[in-house]
Amino acid sequence: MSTITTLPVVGMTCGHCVAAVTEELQQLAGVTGVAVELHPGGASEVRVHSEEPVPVEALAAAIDEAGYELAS
Ligand SMILES: [Cu+2]
Repeated sequence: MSTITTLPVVGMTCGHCVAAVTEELQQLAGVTGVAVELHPGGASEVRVHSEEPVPVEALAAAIDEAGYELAS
């Protein structure tokens, strides 16, 4: 069953940010696609498509690795 996880991510401002986050998330096992709705100055909406649910800690770690963080 495919799953979509939606995450609010702060600190993203442009296409480079989108590319960095997308690249990190796509390296996670099971992730089949990433879609970002950019909201500069606010929380961008990052949708992660995967075959199975991916642990939120793994998603948060990948986003942190890209240089951004989950909105609390
Ligand atoms: Cu940017």
